Amino acid sequence: MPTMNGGIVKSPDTQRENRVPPGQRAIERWPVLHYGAVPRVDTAGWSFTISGLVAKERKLSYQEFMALPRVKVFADIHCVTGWSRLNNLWEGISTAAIRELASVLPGAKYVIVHGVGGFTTNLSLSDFFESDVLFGLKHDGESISPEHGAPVRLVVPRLYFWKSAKWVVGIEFTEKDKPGFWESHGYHNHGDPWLEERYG
Ligand SMILES: Nc1nc2c(c(=O)[nH]1)N[C@H]1C(S)=C(S)[C@@H](COP(=O)(O)O)O[C@H]1N2
Ligand SMILES: [Mo]
Repeated sequence: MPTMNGGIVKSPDTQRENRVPPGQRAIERWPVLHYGAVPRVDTAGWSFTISGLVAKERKLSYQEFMALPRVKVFADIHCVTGWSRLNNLWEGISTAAIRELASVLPGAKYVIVHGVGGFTTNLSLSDFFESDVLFGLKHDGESISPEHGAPVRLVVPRLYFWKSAKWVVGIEFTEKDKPGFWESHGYHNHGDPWLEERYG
């Protein structure tokens, strides 16, 4: 797979002198965390739906989604349970590529990201379209495993990792905010690790 200009987007938090936010500790391994069982996602039946406040709703097949331009992002992971994993290299589809497809209407202020089985997480439009946010397909050069969200997971490096929805099947642009799964179960609505926005 050719690299886009060899360029790698560096998440700004990786440029900090101290990269471990308050109350976190850096670990080497990459734990698996989610609610419920790991879904088996069949790529033949998989699609990515762009709905809500867009000029035209779209449903991309797996092939269409995979054909979108790729980016690489170097970023740190911060889980609200206390572990951080520095130096992750993600490869996938930038949210900027999605914006080009979607024609988001001016009234849209939030994005609700949908995962298999009804999981959701909510982001402001500005957090969603940050330059280091992507739909991840690979991690450290290898395809993302089923446990970590295959075939497609969101990666939002500047917020706690619960915002990084696994097994993504679509996004919905809305005018009003709608707290997602973890946000409705006690986690903070925003989740900035540097401000320790852990619990709502
Ligand atoms: N679909 C889905 N995505 C999810 C979750 C979940 O329960 N369901 N949990 C979130 C939480 S709380 C964390 S910490 C990360 C963990 O990702 P990992 O298992 O790849 O480390 O996934 C996030 N994405
Ligand atoms: Mo989490």
